[in-house]
Amino acid sequence: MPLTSADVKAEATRLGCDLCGVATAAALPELQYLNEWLARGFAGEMRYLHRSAETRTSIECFLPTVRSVIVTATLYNAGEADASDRAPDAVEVARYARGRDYHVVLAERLEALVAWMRAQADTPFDAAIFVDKHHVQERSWAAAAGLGWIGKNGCVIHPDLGSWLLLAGVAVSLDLAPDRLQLDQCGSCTLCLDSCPTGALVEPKVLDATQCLAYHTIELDDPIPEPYREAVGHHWFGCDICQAVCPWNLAPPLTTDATWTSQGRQGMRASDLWLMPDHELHRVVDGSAMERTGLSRLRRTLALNIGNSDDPSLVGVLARPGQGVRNAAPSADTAVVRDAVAWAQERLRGHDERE
Ligand code: B12
Ligand code: SF4
Ligand code: SF4
Repeated sequence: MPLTSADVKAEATRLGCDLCGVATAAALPELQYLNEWLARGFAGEMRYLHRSAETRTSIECFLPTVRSVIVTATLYNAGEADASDRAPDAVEVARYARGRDYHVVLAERLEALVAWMRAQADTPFDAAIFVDKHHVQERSWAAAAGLGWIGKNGCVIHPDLGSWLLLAGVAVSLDLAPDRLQLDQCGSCTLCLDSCPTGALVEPKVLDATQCLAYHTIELDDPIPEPYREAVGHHWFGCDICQAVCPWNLAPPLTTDATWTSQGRQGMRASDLWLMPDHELHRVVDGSAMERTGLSRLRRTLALNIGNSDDPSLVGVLARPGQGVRNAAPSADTAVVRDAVAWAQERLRGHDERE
């Protein structure tokens, strides 16, 4: 018996994916938006998006024998703890980064899916997995595979599960029955565009990454530009605002998968994190998607978080990364971190004078 879409979806669910759909590997016209987006300079320093644009706009470049694209979506929202007694310098970590590194977890699940498919299929086939970093436009393929619509905030939204979903998939040389598209249900709502603190959603579905806090806190190597430093606020890593305000996320189901439940980073004090020596700070982010950003960038943002705490008593803390012990925090010894510290100290001193 040939392998069917239903078999594949049932196995993907058994492996821990909340949704699985199939798209036929045709040319998707919306992939061309990528070139327009790149030409407008919206990728900023993410040069890898320019270098990989050809593969991203043609799935045949990713897998020459491709016939179908299987896409999975996995719910990562474990809910929010009560924030009423938070310290003034408590940090925000984007929900997707509170559990284990999804690149690793989802790649393992998809490899298991492909191994299972090979054992079941009556003919050999080609397969290529994609999990975020591979050169596939996952949102467009997720929408094509019927997993949801692309909202005005740019995220794939499923009518029952909302948008706290991580995407990953596998391109295969098999003919599998495709799924139907979901209806776009944003309607006249503009909550995400109106709530973005930096105006990064310049048009519905179009995000200028150079204005987005997720880009600044996760991707950018350079100093975070002055006009965005205040808006960084308590965001240590990523930003969830344009999803948190979305009505389709008002009562989303919570994941029960221990992989994604908080490992304690959310809500920690920026000052406590800053005082840690590098080996301890590394332990805090070890095994999560945050580890990929590197300690120096994480310290740069922590300094801004402390500067945005409005707590002048923290000025002295900024002078003592790693408790001030010699060589305990080499990640703080970069021009970018020093620049963020100077900004934060000046801001806290200014706050003191204003009081
Ligand atoms: C680069 C990147 C970023 C950049 C740029 C984001 C962006 N909006 O372009 C930054 C660092 C800012 C970022 C932020 C975030 N990211 Co990100 N990111 C990516 C990555 C690696 C590539 C995205 C990309 O190519 N962007 C360029 C734009 C042009 O492409 P696109 O977003 O895919 O959009 C397509 C469609 O919107 C389509 N389109 C379809 N119809 C229409 C109609 C119109 C009119 C237009 C104009 C366009 C359009 O055009 C595009 C081309 O295919 C993907 C993984 C991947 N391989 O796809 C993850 C991915 C998009 N990110 C993800 C996540 C979770 C986030 C954050 C929520 C993380 C956080 N909490 O901080 C935020 C969300 C910000 C937001 N509102 O988009 C998830 C999204 C899951 C979902 N449910 O949609 C992905 C898919 C990763 C994953 N494997 O799950 N990210
Ligand atoms: S992630 Fe934050 S900064 Fe980026 S577009 Fe959404 S609300 Fe704006
Ligand atoms: S907030 Fe409103 S406009 Fe934005 S994605 Fe959600 S439903 Fe669509």
